[in-house]
Amino acid sequence: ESTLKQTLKQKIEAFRPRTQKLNKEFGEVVIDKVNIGQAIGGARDVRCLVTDISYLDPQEGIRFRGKTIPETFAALPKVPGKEQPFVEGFFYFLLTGEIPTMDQTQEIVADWKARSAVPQYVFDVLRAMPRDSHPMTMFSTAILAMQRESKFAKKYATGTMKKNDMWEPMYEDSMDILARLPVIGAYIYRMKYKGDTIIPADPKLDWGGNFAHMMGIPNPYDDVARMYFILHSDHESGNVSAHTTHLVASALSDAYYSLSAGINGLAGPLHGLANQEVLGWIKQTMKKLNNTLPSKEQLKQFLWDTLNSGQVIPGYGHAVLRKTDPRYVAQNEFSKKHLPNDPLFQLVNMIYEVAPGVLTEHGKTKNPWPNVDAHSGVIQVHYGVVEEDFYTVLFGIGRALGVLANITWDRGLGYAIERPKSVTTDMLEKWAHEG
Ligand code: FAM
Repeated sequence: ESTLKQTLKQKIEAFRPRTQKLNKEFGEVVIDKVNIGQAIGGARDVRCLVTDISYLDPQEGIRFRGKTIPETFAALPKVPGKEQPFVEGFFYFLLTGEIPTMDQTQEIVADWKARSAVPQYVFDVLRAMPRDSHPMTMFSTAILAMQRESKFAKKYATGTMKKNDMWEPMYEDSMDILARLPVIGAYIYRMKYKGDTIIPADPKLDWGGNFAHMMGIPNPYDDVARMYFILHSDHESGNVSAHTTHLVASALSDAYYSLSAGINGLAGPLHGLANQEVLGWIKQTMKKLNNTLPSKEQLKQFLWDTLNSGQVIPGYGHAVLRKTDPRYVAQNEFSKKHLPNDPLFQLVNMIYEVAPGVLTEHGKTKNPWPNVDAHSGVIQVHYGVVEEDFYTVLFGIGRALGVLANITWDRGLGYAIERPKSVTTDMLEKWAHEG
């Protein structure tokens, strides 16, 4: 058994009494109240979910197992000769809360390699779809098509699985799925955009490095991939992809059903698809100016034109954050170092100077600052991944790390099926008049 699995078992068993004590002895303690605006307005800020894998502070941004993004990147074992950490080591950290040694990281590198074979029927399903299907549709379909491989579903069907043991097959399914996502993602990319020229995996490479290799994008795109997947992995439990994956798994659906559902949510323009929308918006703007950089005044006008046409400015705003997303800052630092003279990077910086003012003047957005998506596309373009329709698949590969770690722990802690209570508008009006 791998160190990761043993360590995870120990961590879950040590943690479980805390959850049980809270539930048994302190279940009645009130931690929030809900008003009409929240019931109608998407449950914004309603405290009713638990995860220990990451926490999102409105002012500070995300912490993975208590570490900020810079602290996380600094602590993790790096790929020899490269700038970025092994994504494998990051997954160990997300699952256990401990920074792995290089040996422990290498164990996962080998483990994911051993699990990375994608059944041929998955490619047959992808090839049977209309070639112009959206890559996110293909990605979600490929994950769901593999559901027959679920060890969790098989064990559940025996009727002998105990509640406290459910984390184990959920962990196994999560490892199988993660090992295969780069192969599936790169296959979709090469099939759709590169004349169906498939590049087989290189057994010498790690997960992130192999993804870049199978995409056929030259280095240092391998490091871009490692950074990108870690940055997009987890953003606490309330965002649409994390919450959906958690919700579906709460019915004891396996990781294939749950992740596919979460990916469908990520495909929403207000969520993960924003990174595609940002680049579309930037390309539109550059076209209007026949590819010269706009002046600040022109840019301001384009932003207002977008708002006045009733569209949102993609890449800006956030349901929780009330300051610049540290995932944006991390990408900005990377770009200052690696692509300082890229014209699209300069445009992203100009948008950062102008958009918050416009959004503040517009007066609706609670958070006028950029989120992760405002920056991600221009880095992809710089390294040669120019097909923005594909970007949310990249987001999905990264997000799978976080949501699969979460549903493994959900089963470890025995979280119940999620079932919030709905009310009717009549009832709301009655309460409104009662005051
Ligand atoms: N441009 C224009 N209007 C915006 C806006 C933006 N970037 N962000 C928020 N608003 C509007 C919002 O539509 C709402 O207007 P209505 O009352 O007419 O519906 C108003 O401002 C208040 O919204 P909010 O409370 O500030 O934000 P929400 O919590 O409702 O929504 C987002 C959060 C992220 C969905 C919203 O900021 C948005 O649509 N941003 C643009 C799309 C985007 O970048 N999404 C990616 C988010 C990212 F974190 C991710 O999930 N990958």
